[in-house]
Amino acid sequence: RLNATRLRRIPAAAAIAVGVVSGAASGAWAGERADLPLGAGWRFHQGDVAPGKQGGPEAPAFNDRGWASVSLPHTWNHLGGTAQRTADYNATRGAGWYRLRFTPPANYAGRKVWLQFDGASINAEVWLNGVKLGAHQGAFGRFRFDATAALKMGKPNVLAVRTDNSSPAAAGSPTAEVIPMSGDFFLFGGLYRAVSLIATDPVHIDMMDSGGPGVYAHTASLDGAAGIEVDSRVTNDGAKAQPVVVKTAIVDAAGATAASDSQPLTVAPGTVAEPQQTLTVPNPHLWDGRSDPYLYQVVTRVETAQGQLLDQVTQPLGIRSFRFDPDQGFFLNGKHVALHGVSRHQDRPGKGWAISPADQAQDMDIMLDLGINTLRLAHYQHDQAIYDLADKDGVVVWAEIPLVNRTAPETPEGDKGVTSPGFAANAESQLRELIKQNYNHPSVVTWSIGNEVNLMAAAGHGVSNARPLLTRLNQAAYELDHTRPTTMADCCEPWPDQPKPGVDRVAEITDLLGYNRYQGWYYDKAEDLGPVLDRLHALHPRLPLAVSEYGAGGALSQHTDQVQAGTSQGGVVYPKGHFHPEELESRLHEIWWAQLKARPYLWGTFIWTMFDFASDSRTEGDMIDTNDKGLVSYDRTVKKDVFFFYKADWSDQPVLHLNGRRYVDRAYPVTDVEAYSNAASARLSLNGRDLGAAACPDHVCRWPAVHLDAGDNVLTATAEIKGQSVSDSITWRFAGKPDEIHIRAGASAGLISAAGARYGSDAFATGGEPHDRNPAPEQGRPDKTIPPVTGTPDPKLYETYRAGAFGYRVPVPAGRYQVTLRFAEPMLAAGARAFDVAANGHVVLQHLDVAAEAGGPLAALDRTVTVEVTGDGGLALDFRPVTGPALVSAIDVVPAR
Ligand code: GCB
Repeated sequence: RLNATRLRRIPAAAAIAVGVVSGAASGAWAGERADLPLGAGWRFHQGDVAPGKQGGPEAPAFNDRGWASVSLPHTWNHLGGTAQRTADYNATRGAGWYRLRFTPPANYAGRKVWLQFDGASINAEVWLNGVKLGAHQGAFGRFRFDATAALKMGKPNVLAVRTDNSSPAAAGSPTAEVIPMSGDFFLFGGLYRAVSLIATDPVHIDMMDSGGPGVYAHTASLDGAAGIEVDSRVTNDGAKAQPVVVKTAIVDAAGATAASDSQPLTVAPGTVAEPQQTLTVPNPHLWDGRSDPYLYQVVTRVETAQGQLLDQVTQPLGIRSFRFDPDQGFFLNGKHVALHGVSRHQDRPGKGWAISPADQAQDMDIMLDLGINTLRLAHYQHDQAIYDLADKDGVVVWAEIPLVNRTAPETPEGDKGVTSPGFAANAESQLRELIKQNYNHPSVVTWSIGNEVNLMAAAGHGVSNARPLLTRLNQAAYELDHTRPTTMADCCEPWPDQPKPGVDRVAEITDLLGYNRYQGWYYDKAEDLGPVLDRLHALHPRLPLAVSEYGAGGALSQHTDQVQAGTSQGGVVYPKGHFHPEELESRLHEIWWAQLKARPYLWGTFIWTMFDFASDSRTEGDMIDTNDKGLVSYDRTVKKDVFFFYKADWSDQPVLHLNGRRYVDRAYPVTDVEAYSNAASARLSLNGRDLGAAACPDHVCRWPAVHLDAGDNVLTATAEIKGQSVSDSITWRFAGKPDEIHIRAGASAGLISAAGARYGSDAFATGGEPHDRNPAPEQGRPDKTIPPVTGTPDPKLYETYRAGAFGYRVPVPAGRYQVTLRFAEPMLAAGARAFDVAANGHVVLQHLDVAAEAGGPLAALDRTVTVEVTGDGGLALDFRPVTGPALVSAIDVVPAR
């Protein structure tokens, strides 16, 4: 038996100096691996450099004194998370050069020395002392080069790295065959993950196995006892045959050896031996998801026949079984677990992908606080830190490669569906890296081989012919790992009765399938999600299905006053424009989650997405270059309201959260108040006045039609949750008049007119559709310049409108009102549109032709009528089409003087 305490000792050599090592470390070689982080002291230059007298930057004598001093992780790209392009805005894609002078310890002499890159984007070329060690293509996998021959032990060395994150679509791009070809996320450039120098004995556990650890363990049988199969790769880079003993131990969380095995063998020079060992853990403590994520370690040592240590690798082991059922979902260790979680991108404002271990830990903490039990690491391999945390915290992981939007290189004519050999080889090599490098993580349960691979074709850009490559990747995944099923995320499967020419069907290649669904956001209605899933389930009855994405944008500065419960239609602003009110994100999730929760056949659901992230193809919400579908802001400081909706359902902690806290300056004197809670009911007070208790069905507590006070309104909710008293307070301000209403049709709240009126969002409407004449450009398209509406000091007020046959029911008390209706014809000439407007049943505007009366399209037209409101039914306005749809941009209701 092996001595576990000894096995877990930190190798002495690892304690050697960090960063630029100024002097050679002394001391004898400990016989164990030495890992020297190369994080500090780099020089960086963005772009290529014309070679000087001394050669290019790869030449040791090259003068880099003018270059910036940087440390790793590093990127030169900074974008996303801002409302405006700032001075340091930098989305430049192309070359970035890095140089480092360092002195490795003299006692590395006689050892093998490896340069390890945990990730470099997108392509990397590496020179050591002017000798080219190699190149790597792909932004996400770990890779290593053998630095032994080029390295000078105990002396100054010069390491030069050229990274290149050119867009694959650029003419002659070096990334033309490197996946992904495109995607709704920015590919930050540079050495954005750690770099280190690793020294091993010439006889060592394989360092050149696609960045993998060289030791691969899986649970081969689990039946009372666990049979753990461990496959290792032992390399002999020495000159003569080496007899060794491969000793593998399974060490439990307390450090005790639970099982061990020794295998003697002789490794011929220049070869890799592949010992297989089967160890039996008698009474295994299972890795049981979030409730009990128990971890063992697999410790593999290569020793000489005399017991001298040559190399050692430690890997995580979680003993568990799992399966997916097309009707019942996911089972972990024989028990059903409803997997609910999120997708995550790895970037942050200012840092891009160059994030720290503390950032990784903070992300996981926020996700655990939300109550996830599953995580999709989209759309590529993430840093090892996050898989380690998922192991430790019991989060079930979907891991994937960045095969996104298409399966063929870009051509000027779009996707021709022809996967080039280089493209296929790159996809396969990124898959091999993903699987090899993450094989031992018990958290990972499935390998995804693609995301929305026929999106471009479905959107009319070329044709897709994805099946051949997907079939090849699927087969490769089985060969690399027969213990985990494959999956992918599909967007665009054509219905059998509605074939889409040029779009091939990709379902039923992988063992599992996820659908990315945006019902009510990009298409259809939110209520359609469940029925669409049922149809897909019926279409693929033997295929376990997940919802791999669903989500909506949520801008922190955009708000609506009332988003009618139970419908994604009335009162909701047009989502495809630049309005992404936070309240709409919340409402859509309420509607979606009710439908998802009611479908136990889904093996998992993944919100798109946990955090806002950078996407340079977007201008929408309240930020540029940002996808704002996160439950949490890009900088991780703001949990949007909808975060608490899910937390109330998923977490054991008491949740009571008043919604709308970022919509402080309220436009309407009367509004619903809402809280998310896992209490049965909650009480509300306003400025100390009790407004009574409301029940909280499905975690939503609602107090309808609350009248606000002039000035500050302190709202306090209180509840008892599991015997604990909880409360939440927010303050709103109301600076308007209690009997005035200013409605901006088709828009969110907050516009203040030149005359000082504060407009609320498009509330109180039924029927019609909200429109935005100046919507955000569609993804990837340049900004359109749209002429402003003329004849008004408030052109923005006329940019949006509601159109169709529709009405407004405005809650004002009895009295005489001046009602001003504001119009601008968006595009039609005079004669093409006419409609009537009725107020409380009486036609007040007849056959209104806005273009004719305003003198053409894009000119403001205001009409003021006086209306008597009797009783407490409020003001009813009806817009009745005569020719074409009726429309209105704004409605002002003020008492008649
Ligand atoms: C998708 C993509 C994802 C996008 C998302 C969106 O279907 O898979 O990469 O970010 O939609 O927000 O549109």
